[in-house]
Amino acid sequence: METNKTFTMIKPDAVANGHIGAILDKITKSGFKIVALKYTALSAAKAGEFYAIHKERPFYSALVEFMSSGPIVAAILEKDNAVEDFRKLIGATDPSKAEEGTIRQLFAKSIEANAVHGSDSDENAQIEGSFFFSAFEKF
Ligand code: RTP
Ligand code: MG
Repeated sequence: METNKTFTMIKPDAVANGHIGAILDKITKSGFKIVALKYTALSAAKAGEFYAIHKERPFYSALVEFMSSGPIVAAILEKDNAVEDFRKLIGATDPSKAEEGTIRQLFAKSIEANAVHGSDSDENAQIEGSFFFSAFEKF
């Protein structure tokens, strides 16, 4: 299992608010290399599949609606200790609890519209990256 890759999405709120450039700048300046990158959108069915792990949670249907509400940016990132370091860089799920200087503290609006996704394990980073990208789209 690779430990040097993670998967991220810039969520519809951050895209709509014009933060794609600033967020990618922060990610690359923090030492992550972009391995794959795509501007795309999730249908409700695809968002539901991506977040299937949260199916039983009370916020699931709102999350699916939000994640399919507009375009997103998907990316695979590479760095030593990628999953843990990226979750540190994005900060807590709830931006009001996110540390100063983290991406969610800087760009997120609410616990749901929280600007970015970051994989929570090496295994999920692999699954989520493959959800969006074929082998020919990774460099
Ligand atoms: P993510 O998976 O997007 O990186 O976020 P996370 O690990 O920090 O949080 P997680 O528990 O996996 O939740 C996934 C996403 O669901 C939305 N959420 N809404 N309304 C709520 O209480 C609530 N809780 C979570 C957020 O968009 C969260 O990122
Ligand atoms: Mg999560």
